[in-house]
Amino acid sequence: MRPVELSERVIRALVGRHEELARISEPGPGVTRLFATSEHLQAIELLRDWMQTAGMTTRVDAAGNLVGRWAADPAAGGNAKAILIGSHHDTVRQGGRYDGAMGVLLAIACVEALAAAGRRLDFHVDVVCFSDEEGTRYGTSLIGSRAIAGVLEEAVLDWKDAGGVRMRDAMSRAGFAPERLATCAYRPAETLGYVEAHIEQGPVLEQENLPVGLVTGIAVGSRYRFTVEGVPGHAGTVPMAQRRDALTAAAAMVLACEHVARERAEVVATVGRLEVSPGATNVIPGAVTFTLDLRAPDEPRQSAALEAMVIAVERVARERMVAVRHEAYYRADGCEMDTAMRAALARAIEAEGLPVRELFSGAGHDALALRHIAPVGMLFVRCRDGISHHPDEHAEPADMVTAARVLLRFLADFAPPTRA
Ligand code: HGY
Ligand code: MN
Ligand code: MN
Repeated sequence: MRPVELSERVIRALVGRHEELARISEPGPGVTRLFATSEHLQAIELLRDWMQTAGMTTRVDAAGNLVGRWAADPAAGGNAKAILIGSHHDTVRQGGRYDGAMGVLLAIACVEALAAAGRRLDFHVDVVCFSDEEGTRYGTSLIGSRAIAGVLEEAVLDWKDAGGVRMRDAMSRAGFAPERLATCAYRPAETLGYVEAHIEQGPVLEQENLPVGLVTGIAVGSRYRFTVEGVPGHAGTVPMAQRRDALTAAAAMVLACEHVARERAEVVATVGRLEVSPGATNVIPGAVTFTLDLRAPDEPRQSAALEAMVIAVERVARERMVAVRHEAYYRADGCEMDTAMRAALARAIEAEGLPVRELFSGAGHDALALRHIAPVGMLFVRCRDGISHHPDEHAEPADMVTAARVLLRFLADFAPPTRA
């Protein structure tokens, strides 16, 4: 089918919108836009305007996801199915302006191009802006996409943020409807697939001078909270040999976990948060909690790494006469991208005259949730210096235009599986 062109106006808007959306943030460096906050509401209001201007009908669902629909060609009949295309609006603290946002803005640009060409497809194009992929506020991620996939367990609604606000209360205050989460779910029978463009968040495409890459799969990911208990004491009077210092023990444990990960190809481990109690300058720390984000290409390597880390941590605890325990609080199984979706994206990349560079994703994405209800595919976009989750995150407009052109070819050529 003849490709749909991106106009200069749409291309200019694409760049400007990243800047405009990035201004919706908590104060401070980079972008901080969290789930069920005023920034969330401002962002979906702005995105909804752009969706409506593009000709989409829009709705905000009970989990705070914004969905814009570019309806199918009426000739497709009343029960046309939908392709979901988009990403998440939310960010890490002081993150970049492309992680998530790019996938939503590229999807809107694709619909603008379809609208300008007067093209309706045999299926609905549902542009989805997920409400929370990062899990920054509540520690558990993929909230919006798990709600759309119908797999968000009710228990997380009672999780509390750092200020003690339950998720369900934050959602109600934002005008969402935690009591009606089931209404968010798409049925597999009505969903043809999910495709997401996302900044690579790594250095490979830039090192190989490629604008886009094809994602093959997403790592297994899990998050743990370690609690170390020693004995608090006076910093000036307790002899060093008699201390049971929770912080120096935790420090040795963190380095032990790093050592285990460094010994294993493709395993990555990160301690991103560490809290010390009582946190006074002149008191020997009595208790420390720290988080561990552990990822591997598959379950066996994930489990083996965790087991080795726990053994190492427990050895440190014995040597330093402290107690240590850990609990898992988040788990994402990882997933392979759908072969038909990969093949369709590969054809679109080749049609743009580009080589198909396949890449595995160490970062988690909303596709991890959507794969429960639809075939998923992802396109990576070149990332400057591989920097992400940081204010310096940057993608070149020309690369985003290339990605939009690939997505448009994918949509224009996507043939819904023959109706069963
Ligand atoms: O942490 C991740 O992999 C993603 O950015 N949420
Ligand atoms: Mn991210
Ligand atoms: Mn992301």
